[in-house]
Amino acid sequence: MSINVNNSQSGLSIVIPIFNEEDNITGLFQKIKKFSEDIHFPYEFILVDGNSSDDSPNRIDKLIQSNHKIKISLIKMNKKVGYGHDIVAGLNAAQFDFMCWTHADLQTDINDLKEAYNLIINVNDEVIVKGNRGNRSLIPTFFTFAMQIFVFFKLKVSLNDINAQPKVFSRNFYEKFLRNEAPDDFSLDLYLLRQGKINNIPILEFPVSFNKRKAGIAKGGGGSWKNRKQLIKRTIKYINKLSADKKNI
Ligand SMILES: Nc1nc2c(ncn2[C@@H]2O[C@H](COP(=O)(O)OP(=O)(O)O)[C@@H](O)[C@H]2O)c(=O)[nH]1
Ligand SMILES: [Mg+2]
Repeated sequence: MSINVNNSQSGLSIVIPIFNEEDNITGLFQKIKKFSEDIHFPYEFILVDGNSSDDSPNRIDKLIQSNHKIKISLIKMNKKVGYGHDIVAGLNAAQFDFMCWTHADLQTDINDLKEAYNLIINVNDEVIVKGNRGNRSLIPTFFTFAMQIFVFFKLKVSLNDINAQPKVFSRNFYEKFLRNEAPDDFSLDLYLLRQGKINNIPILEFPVSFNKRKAGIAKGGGGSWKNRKQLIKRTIKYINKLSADKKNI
């Protein structure tokens, strides 16, 4: 008999952060519904609403109530903290041995999780599985590349397409390397990959496509030059902090 010390189970917990996505909620649910009917492994969706000021939480509540067959729950933040904070809140509520996050804005495809899960359960060692966006236009590709070079010189780790989704990893990785000092903001994706690299956890990539946002406003680095500038400033600040922490060890 095997003893499960963590009370966790084989399967995938899928965390999706949501902030002011009211016009994407119906489309997201259609995708989630189809996904839950297609797959043959245990799963749960944990949506985390970051105190949206629009109708997102109401729409999600209604859809959860009318879709009893889907294993899905909603965590509502009572104040706006940030992307990283809210994803970690979702991961803390996760019950399965493997966990992941992806986005709610339909730029990424939930179906990518089928391949990602298949990859992670078929390797015996600890790994991180992530998407790698192939179909982006020149300017975003250039910025992603420039960020990679900056990260390499400052942090001495080589990370590819940091903000591609999904990100899939084991509960063990989460508890050992991610949970404790995870940043509250959009730097969470960078932090996860850096934790993988410095702890010698291989990062397996698989190709994903990345769509244009059709509804709602981008809050990270997408959408406009203003967003991109803010993301770059925030990321540089965070990289400088990580780099300073490293020197102080
Ligand atoms: N819970 C929560 N979700 C957020 C927050 N900020 C953004 N999101 C969600 O995180 C995902 C990525 O954000 P998005 O604005 O698309 O980032 P971008 O495409 O990189 O500009 C989307 O599903 C957003 O709704 C936040 O503060 N809290
Ligand atoms: Mg987006």
